[in-house]
Amino acid sequence: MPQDLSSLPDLLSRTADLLRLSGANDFKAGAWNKAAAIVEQEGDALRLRDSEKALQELPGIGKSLASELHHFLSTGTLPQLDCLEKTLPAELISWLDISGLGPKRAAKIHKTLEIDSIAELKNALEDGRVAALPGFGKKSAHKILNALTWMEGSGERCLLDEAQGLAQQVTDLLSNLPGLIRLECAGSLRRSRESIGDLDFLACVSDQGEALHQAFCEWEDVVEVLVRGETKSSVRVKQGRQLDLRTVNETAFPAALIYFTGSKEHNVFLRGRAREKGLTLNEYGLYPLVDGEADREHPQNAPSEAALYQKLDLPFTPPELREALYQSWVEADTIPELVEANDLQGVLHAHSTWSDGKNTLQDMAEACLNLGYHYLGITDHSQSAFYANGLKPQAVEAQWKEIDELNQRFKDEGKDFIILKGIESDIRADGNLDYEDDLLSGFDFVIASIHGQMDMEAEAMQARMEKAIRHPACSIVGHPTARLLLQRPGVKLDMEAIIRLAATQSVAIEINAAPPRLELDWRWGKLAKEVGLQTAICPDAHAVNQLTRMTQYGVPMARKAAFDASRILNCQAAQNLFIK
Ligand code: DGT
Ligand code: CA
Ligand code: CA
Ligand code: ZN
Repeated sequence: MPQDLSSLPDLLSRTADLLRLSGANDFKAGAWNKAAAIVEQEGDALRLRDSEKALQELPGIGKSLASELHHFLSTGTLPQLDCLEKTLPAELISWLDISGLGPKRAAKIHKTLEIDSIAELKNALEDGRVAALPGFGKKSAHKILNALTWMEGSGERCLLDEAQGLAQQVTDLLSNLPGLIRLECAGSLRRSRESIGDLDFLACVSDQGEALHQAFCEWEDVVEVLVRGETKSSVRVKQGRQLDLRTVNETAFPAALIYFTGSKEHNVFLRGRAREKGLTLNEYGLYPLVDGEADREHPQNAPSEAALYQKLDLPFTPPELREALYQSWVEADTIPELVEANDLQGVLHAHSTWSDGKNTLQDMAEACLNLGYHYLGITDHSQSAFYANGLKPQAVEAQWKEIDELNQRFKDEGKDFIILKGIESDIRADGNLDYEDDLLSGFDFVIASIHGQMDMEAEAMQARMEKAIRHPACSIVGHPTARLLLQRPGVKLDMEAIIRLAATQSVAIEINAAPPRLELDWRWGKLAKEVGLQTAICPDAHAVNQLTRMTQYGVPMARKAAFDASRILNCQAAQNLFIK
């Protein structure tokens, strides 16, 4: 089994950091940083060096590094790194996450003050012991303390809605400044990952971009400027995120946009591809390789990302699919069409004041109509959901009556709009749905969701979900694992088996567009396509202002899962839905 090389540069850099933290000298540690750069440049070509001797032929790779790399190629681990991670105290290692501290200074504090916990570090920063160390001083101790406090107050990652909101603020801040030609959000946000680390902005500028860097670093929400260079700035904002801004000129923009969009794995793949064609690709452009070196005099630059992909003989890859998972599709030129926001015809999965929604059924329906949709499949909670004011059978009948009346009115007013009778039925612990079969068969459709008893063992949970899917009334599975991103993992389910079963039963699995849910997880999209699973992009809206979740987060997730409109229920007209 060949090892995944994409993580190797990071592992080598981490070894360098841990060596410095352990007190090793700069010369020794620096060799590992150099190795990281070399390995990154080599890409997949590293595999061809199948002996220590062949590895030693690389510039800067001595005997011991060659032996480490050789070990990695056969086992996927670096002995030196393993050893450091075992011997250094775990909390001391976590000091490396404090931005601006760095391994060398961390080592100095650790060694001189003989401390290795975060709490002790905090004390020493507060009581002046760090400030008194040679080479530190009050100002830098204060900075480190700020960074530590910030780190404790901010999660490592944030949800998509928070990231999108912040990106919008930065876009507003920068978009009218002189010199700006184009501004793009790159990184994981452009790829529509379900959670975001830092935010990466790439600006195409006609000058140096000084106005942008200045506005960016002086933005009122900035709590600390980490880097302030001519083409790169990096700041931390009070919202708890780090933001990076790069400015490049028009020639370099397409290559830079590809590079900073990532993913790292996709970049490694593209670089390998360039090599095969006698070229070399980096963040500045695409160049011919002459004697193993980039020929910078003759850039193969192209006016757009699409043109660059073409130069590599690859199909344009939408940012959402620039992940290792989709590499085989890129190679085979089989990138599918992806769903777009205006493919959506209607809304499925929303709540009203009948259960725990904030707006009335009529208000929800009119909001859907105003957004240009043709139907609303209302799905209030079922009777077991007492915490959410779930509907008793009588309430169901009363709601149906209101739906009939509203639909009659839409018809009389000549509106192309209909409310479908749905329910979000709890899947009970025994796998039964939440009403008698008679009542269940009266709904146009049923979404079956797990809301309670989530800590069941894998086998029982699997049986529970499978039974629900097999129920003839079940149309859609809601938020299948009930995960809450960055908060709690999902229930124990064999998702592969669930997806296969749902496909054979003609049951869809929704992509729930509530930012903490965002599942069906996009990683299952490839399997879903193979087995012909249907989905629905669902807002799970509990208020009219949550309907736009569909286009803000649901469509990006469905694209990331590689769904085209034909496999998405609410891209169909109402009359074509739920016919089994
Ligand atoms: P995040 O911030 O954890 O949500 O994920 P990303 O993908 O935004 O990662 P980030 O911010 O570290 O870097 C942004 C992009 O820049 C990344 O997707 C690819 C590129 N990049 C950054 N560092 C490296 C690197 O060491 N090697 C390669 N090949 N690409 C890199
Ligand atoms: Ca990022
Ligand atoms: Ca970044
Ligand atoms: Zn739900």
